[in-house]
Amino acid sequence: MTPTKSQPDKNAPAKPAAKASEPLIPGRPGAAPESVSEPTTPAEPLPPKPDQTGPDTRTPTGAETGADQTANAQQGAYLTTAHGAPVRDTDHSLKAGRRGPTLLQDHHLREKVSHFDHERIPERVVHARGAAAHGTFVANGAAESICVAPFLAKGVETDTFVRFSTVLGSRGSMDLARDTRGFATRFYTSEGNFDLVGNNMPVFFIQDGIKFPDIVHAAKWHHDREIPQAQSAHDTFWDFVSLHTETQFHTLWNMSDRGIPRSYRMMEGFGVHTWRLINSEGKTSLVKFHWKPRLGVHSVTWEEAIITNGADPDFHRRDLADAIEAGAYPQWDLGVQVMPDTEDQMFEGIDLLDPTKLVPEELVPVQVIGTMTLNRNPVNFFAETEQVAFNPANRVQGIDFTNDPLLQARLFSYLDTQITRLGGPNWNQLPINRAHAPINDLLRDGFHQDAVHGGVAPFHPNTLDANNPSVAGDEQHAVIDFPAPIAQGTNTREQSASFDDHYSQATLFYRSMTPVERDHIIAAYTFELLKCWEEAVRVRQLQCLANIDAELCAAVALGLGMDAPKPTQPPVEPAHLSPSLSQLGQTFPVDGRQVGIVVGEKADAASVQALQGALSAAGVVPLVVAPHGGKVAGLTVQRTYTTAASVEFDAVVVVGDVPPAPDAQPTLDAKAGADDPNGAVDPRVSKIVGEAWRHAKAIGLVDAKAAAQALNLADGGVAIVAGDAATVANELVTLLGSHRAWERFVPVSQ
Ligand code: HDE
Repeated sequence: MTPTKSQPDKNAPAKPAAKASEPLIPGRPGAAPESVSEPTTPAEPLPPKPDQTGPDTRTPTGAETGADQTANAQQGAYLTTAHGAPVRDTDHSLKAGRRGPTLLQDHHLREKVSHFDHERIPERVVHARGAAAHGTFVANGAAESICVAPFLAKGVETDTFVRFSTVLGSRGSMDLARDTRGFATRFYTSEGNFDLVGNNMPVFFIQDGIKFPDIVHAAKWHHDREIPQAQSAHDTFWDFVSLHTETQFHTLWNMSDRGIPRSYRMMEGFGVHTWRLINSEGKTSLVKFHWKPRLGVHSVTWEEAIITNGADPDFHRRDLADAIEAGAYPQWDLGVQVMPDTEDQMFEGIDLLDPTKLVPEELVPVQVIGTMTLNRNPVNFFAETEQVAFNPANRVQGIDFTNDPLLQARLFSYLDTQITRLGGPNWNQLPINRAHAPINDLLRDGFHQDAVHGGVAPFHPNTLDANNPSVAGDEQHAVIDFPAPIAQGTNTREQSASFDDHYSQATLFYRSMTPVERDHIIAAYTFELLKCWEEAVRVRQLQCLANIDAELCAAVALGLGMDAPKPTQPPVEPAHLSPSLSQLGQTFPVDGRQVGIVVGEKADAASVQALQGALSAAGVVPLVVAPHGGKVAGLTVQRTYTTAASVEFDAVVVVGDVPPAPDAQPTLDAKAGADDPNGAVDPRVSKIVGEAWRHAKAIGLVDAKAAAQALNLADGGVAIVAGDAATVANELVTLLGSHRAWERFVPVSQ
């Protein structure tokens, strides 16, 4: 609690020597202007909170020079100017008289407003909207035989920072856009930063980085009106992808449920490119990196995504932060698919340098090499989440690049864009970017130089500073540039013929989906293409679908009211399906899932408490939804019928009668849900339960016969459980483990 003058804080430091109203020099009038009034008299200050002392992740560099290099943002108990002079009044500008003009000499005013004027920095050109968390990675040692990197040795613990993001939307856009998600991880290893800057999909749109500006220009808003925001459902995106058929596989991932994840905690991550690992004997292997979420891979429905974007545009951001704050720390296993480093870098007909291809896990299983736990929310969004600057070029000993032409362009782009975004070349010195390893580079000066470098010889070799810093070798874990053979030939802008297959893995993906997942894909293509006004674009995209799968093409064409074209090249029948591409069919832990417990005015508190207890014990978060705020039947209300949205719950339980609340405000929402002619259920409750049903969520009924009758749930059905609180809680936890009850609906595709 903030202390007031009548309530002094015992822990406060001793009073300052002079108070604003006291004379500064004995015998002379005080400097405080007579116009200064409350609230500018300083209250007794609290000692700084522990988390206000600034990030503790910075490597001190000042020892050699004697300069104080601490990066504390908030020190001391009193307000100061940026130059450390204590400030007497920050609420009134200095004026020539009470009603006079403001004086130019009011430096505090100018400093305060001017700094504010420059608070924003450019958002990322892609992946502008994100959320992040700190964590740790513990290696299990399984990678020791293939990689010399010390952070992969058994038991080594490494600090991490992960930023998840959408790709297309601006910083203020909504979380549940249909989009690829970024999954960028920094490992602060004791040998320097390793950044695994990946996505939640294992393939990319394009094969060559020179086309990245084109795909991004096409996928972002239209350049005349800057709409639509955070969506691929528009002409320019589909114009590009239908013209560049290499994009079709990634686009199919976007149209699948992977494009609308339930949570950042429930996404896979992929390094996408093939990387070269080097072991202690200098032997190499080619690998693909995978993050496997312990909570499973889950998505929302499209209708849910649309509702969520309105009801809670920060849904994913909130979900991640809340889970970590509640102690439900999300975890991912890091795994690798290991392929031999052959001369042609092909594996079973798959070109490992082509980032539009994956290696099916049935062909090369993912081997777990460690586990990451995210356990700390950022203290300051700007300082950490916004200023973090990832770079796939940041690697450590034992990890090297391949010739993937997409990766090669990325190696240039990240540092380059960050010079603009972070205002100069010294962003590596920002606390979130600073390596947790000693830094002794020969970089000097530049905007925002924070270090006070000593010595006279920032060049190598030198004799003036005794050749310091000296270069490192294997013993000091120097980065290895593996002497990979260089391909013979002439300069060319052509690419390998093995990059020409644009469809076979798209067909494999579609055929590996379960019927309900195929339905969702068909619906997504239909929706998106109906948002394209140019018929030529729709026709061309239908042609691409025909080359992927005839059923898919026909179903989408039906929705568009167009004819399904014949394939220009018949789909390649996959020799084996890849069930690991599907999200369904497994059960997972339920940590951090949310259940809405909907009660009426006369709720049975004992039943609700029993439900709350059983659900909390299983790691699920129960939230009481009642007709009004405050308390109902002695229970604390977390949401009301008006503020609750079905989309924030993974399951809903109705306890007792939920009749229309007499004081219900007549909202449009309330009326829209009125499908209960007998008036047994508040229309807002029927809306919540109706949406939960449509979104294939489990529904529980405890002593709720009237509601069940009115909502047509009395006969039970798939994932509808009735009984006492203990039974319902138990069954719900089991049902939540498989995420959704898709069996509630008969799929159209087979
Ligand atoms: Fe990025 N990408 N990218 N990208 N990317 C950026 O870097 C770029 C690609 C990815 O949370 C930018 O600092 C090029 C693939 C993530 O801060 C920029 C190409 C993959 C993030 C950039 C690609 C990614 C970025 C924008 C094609 C998955 C967010 C701001 C050659 C493996 C990182 C920034 C964060 C961000 C360039 C393709 C992932 C412009 C040129 C493939 C997760 O430098």
